[in-house]
Amino acid sequence: MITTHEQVRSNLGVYLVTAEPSTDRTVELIMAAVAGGVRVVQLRDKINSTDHRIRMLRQIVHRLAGSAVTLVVNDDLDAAAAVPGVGIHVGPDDLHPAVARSRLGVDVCIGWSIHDLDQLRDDQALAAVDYVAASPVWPTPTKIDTSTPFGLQGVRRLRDRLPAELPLVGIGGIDLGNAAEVIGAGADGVAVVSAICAADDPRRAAQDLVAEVDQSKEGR
Ligand code: 3NM
Repeated sequence: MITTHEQVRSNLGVYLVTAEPSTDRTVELIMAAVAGGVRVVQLRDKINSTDHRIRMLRQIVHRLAGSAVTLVVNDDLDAAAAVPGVGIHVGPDDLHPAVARSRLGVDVCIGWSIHDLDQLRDDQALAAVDYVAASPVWPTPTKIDTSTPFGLQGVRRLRDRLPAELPLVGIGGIDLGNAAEVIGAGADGVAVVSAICAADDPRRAAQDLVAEVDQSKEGR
């Protein structure tokens, strides 16, 4: 049986985190990014209600039917539990990943943001998750309340100390111009908001980023 870690690893890559708030346009943006090669998507909407997030997730799942895209929702266990196939992404101040795992089961993806290396002492969390995110790699205007950025050196350290089978994603300040460096530092994927959501042509932006990341992974 293929594990969710392996599924996520094979879908990384480029990981789209949606810009807030989510609307019907978000669904079209996700479809454009997926047409451009994105295979991991996080619905992130801290503004609207759980009911809104559930409606959005249902639409997205319907539109993605038959694809192998990994879909997670940011920090809303009730929304994830309400829509089959949807996993969750949590941060260190959100619910514990092991609680999410016990509610959602083994077949959906659970991701965890790491803000500092001390979090790696939490064996239960590491055992519960399918990927971790170095959060943030660089400062970003998209989210100003982030922790101290890891930088490329921090991403390397994180990769060295993580269990080998756990995929690592970088997030924060990543675009076409620097994605290769994040992959070169040991990340399996790059998570982006503005590089795709703020692009004039999100499909093209996704395609270019996917090509850059794929090429960087081949070259290491
Ligand atoms: N989380 P952009 S940084 C949603 O550090 C998010 O946890 C972050 O946006 C974290 O790709 C971030 O536009 C925003 O820099 C990333």
